[in-house]
Amino acid sequence: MELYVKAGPDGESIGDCPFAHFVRAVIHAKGLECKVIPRTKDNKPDWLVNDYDGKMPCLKNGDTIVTESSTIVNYLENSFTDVQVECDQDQSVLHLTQGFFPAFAAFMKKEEYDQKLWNCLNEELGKLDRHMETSGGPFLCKMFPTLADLNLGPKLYHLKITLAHFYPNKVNQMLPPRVKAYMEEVLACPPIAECSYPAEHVIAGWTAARK
Ligand SMILES: N[C@@H](CCC(=O)N[C@@H](CS)C(=O)NCC(=O)O)C(=O)O
Repeated sequence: MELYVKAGPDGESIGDCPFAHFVRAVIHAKGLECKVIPRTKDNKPDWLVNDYDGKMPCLKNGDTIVTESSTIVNYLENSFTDVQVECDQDQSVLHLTQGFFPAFAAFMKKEEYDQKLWNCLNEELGKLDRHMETSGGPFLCKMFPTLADLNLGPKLYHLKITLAHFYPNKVNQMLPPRVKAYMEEVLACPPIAECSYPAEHVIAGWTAARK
């Protein structure tokens, strides 16, 4: 199996894509063998550009080719059933994982602090904070990480790094305590931590997006 992912600034290492990180975390959690192939916009294989719009992450398993992180993860869950990452409650926390990244990206893309965009992001963080009050575990659904955590964790990695980098004086007041605790827990869990990439890649990516 091969997974094509966005390359880092050097063109060869694994880049700052939270969607690819999600897929790699699921592959790790399931204990699957997979060759990760970082590609830039200029050196993607022709079949990926011509038949799949160059979309990454892209999983290739023999003749089967799948794009879109959530579709790839569904494919992996249905094809390799020895270890299931999804749990019964994962669907019920989708509202926590779906709204977060668009609100985060809108806020972080603006070079100047924008109160309205921060309020939108803060609303998403508030949902997560309230959920963690009653979730009963360090993770979203259980005492161990499930699909929802492996989805949200890579996005919180971007949040943690960019807030500390772009808002160093504000960061301590920006995150509700339960979100902070959850973030540390999820970023330390092996599927996320062991599939991570350098913080500098995240900063380089968002610095370019803020121009
Ligand atoms: N909705 C897609 C989003 C994937 C995406 O945005 N990938 C970006 C990086 S985060 C990418 O690979 N860009 C590099 C490229 O397209 O060459 C998914 O969930 O897979």
